[in-house]
Amino acid sequence: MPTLTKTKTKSPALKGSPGRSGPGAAPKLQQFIGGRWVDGSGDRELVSTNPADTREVVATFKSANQADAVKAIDAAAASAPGWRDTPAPQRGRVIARAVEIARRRLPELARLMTREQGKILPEAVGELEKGINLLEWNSGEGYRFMGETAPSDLPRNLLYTVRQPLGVVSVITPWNFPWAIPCWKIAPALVAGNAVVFKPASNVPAFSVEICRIWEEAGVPPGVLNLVLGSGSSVGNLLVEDPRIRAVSFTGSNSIGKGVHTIAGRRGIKATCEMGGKNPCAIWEDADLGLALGGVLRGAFGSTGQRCTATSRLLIHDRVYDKFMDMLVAETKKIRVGPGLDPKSTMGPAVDQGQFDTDLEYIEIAKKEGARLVLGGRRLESGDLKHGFFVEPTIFDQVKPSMRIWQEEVFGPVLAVARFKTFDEMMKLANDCPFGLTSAIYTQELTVSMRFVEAMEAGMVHVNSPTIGGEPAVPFGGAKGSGVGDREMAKEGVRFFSESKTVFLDYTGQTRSSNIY
Ligand code: UN1
Repeated sequence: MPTLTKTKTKSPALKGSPGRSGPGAAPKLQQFIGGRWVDGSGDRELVSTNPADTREVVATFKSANQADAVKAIDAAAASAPGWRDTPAPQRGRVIARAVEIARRRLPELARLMTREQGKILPEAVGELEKGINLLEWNSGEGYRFMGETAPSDLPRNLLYTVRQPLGVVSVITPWNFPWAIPCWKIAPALVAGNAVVFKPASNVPAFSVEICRIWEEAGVPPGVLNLVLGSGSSVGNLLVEDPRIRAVSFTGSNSIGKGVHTIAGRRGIKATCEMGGKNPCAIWEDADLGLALGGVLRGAFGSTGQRCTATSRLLIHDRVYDKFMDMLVAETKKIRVGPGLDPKSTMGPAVDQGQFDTDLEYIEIAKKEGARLVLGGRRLESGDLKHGFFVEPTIFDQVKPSMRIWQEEVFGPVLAVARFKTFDEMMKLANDCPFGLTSAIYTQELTVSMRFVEAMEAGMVHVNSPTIGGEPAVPFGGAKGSGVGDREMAKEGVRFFSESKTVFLDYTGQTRSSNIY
């Protein structure tokens, strides 16, 4: 996804209690280091504003500098041995308590997410529920943090493996899912027994503080989870380069992800980087068009298209092309763009000025390259909408794979459509792209769907459901330019944050000779 930020330098500093101030004033946020809430030492005062109305300040904070990041790593390193020695089922119970706290606080957290990130309230509620599911799944991993036994070639010898934590790990997360992505990284890191330094995108600071407050209340010991609020350019590299960091889990843009992976590779540590998508949804000639319509609308315009799993390329069979396009245009026209807290809104704003500009820029590029603008394409600025980053849901057709709108991630509500006649043409269009995160096909034919599953160059394939989403029990991640390193979620997530130790145990101490070498 694009690496853009909506925080900007600002005064004045408002005083407040640890982590946040009381009602009325915009909270002054703090860093969470070694179990204490402390002001950042950076020289910049940053402000987080509501993307639906930038006159509203959601929070301010002093950014962290490198010294703060070092202190966070110090705290994590000091607390890591105690957490490692805490039995895994007990670590899992801490996560279970976080589940209860998040459930209790869900309505208030959802409103904060909408105010800070912009997504409409039902989407914020959905994201909170999804994150809670992920926590729930990981809490049970406390009881399943196990190795294997194997038969030895030697008599009365036991071969077995145990899983062990890595030590201190970094979790670097984006702004588009300010709760769910931190959940699916922090929870497996903690259940596996690691101490975490958490660096969220600097334009969702208020929500990130609430995440740490949940973990604090759940009973994570001081230093086991630390929050560093600041820009990637000021502290990001340190969180990969410090010799005490043993693994990095990153979600963000392709360029930054490759940078993280390069540094991690040079240091010989683990990194998993999830780096965006340009996901195709194919409509075969026999598709249930009503079902497909719902999936395309949710996939393309849900979360304002700010989802690396968003449907950004639509491939329609020639025989149903005109019919499906008519249906799609008619339904897209019904989308009500507006502030996420207004119950009438069905699509929120872009997250910030940078993303807003990117959306409009790609719309211009697509027009210049010869794609046909079917719908949308403008900013919305009537009345109070002019104070927010509102873009119309936009559809282009006659898009060719050579066009940038087919190849590059916009991360906004912009859908590129192309037509195909045969299975091979469909696959060629679908795979002609540097990304490979997720994909979807709508068809009733088993053979077509299975051939699509087989040939699609992507980490995830949906049949008769939209490109978006994931479930805690199955791996999440992409192929090609969408990801490098282990998959996330499920067993893979916990495995990433741990390592295996193999034990050769001669339990009689009498094996004198062996043909094993
Ligand atoms: C989803 O589609 O539910 O940043 C999750 C992203 C992905 C997460 C998508 N890492 O959009």
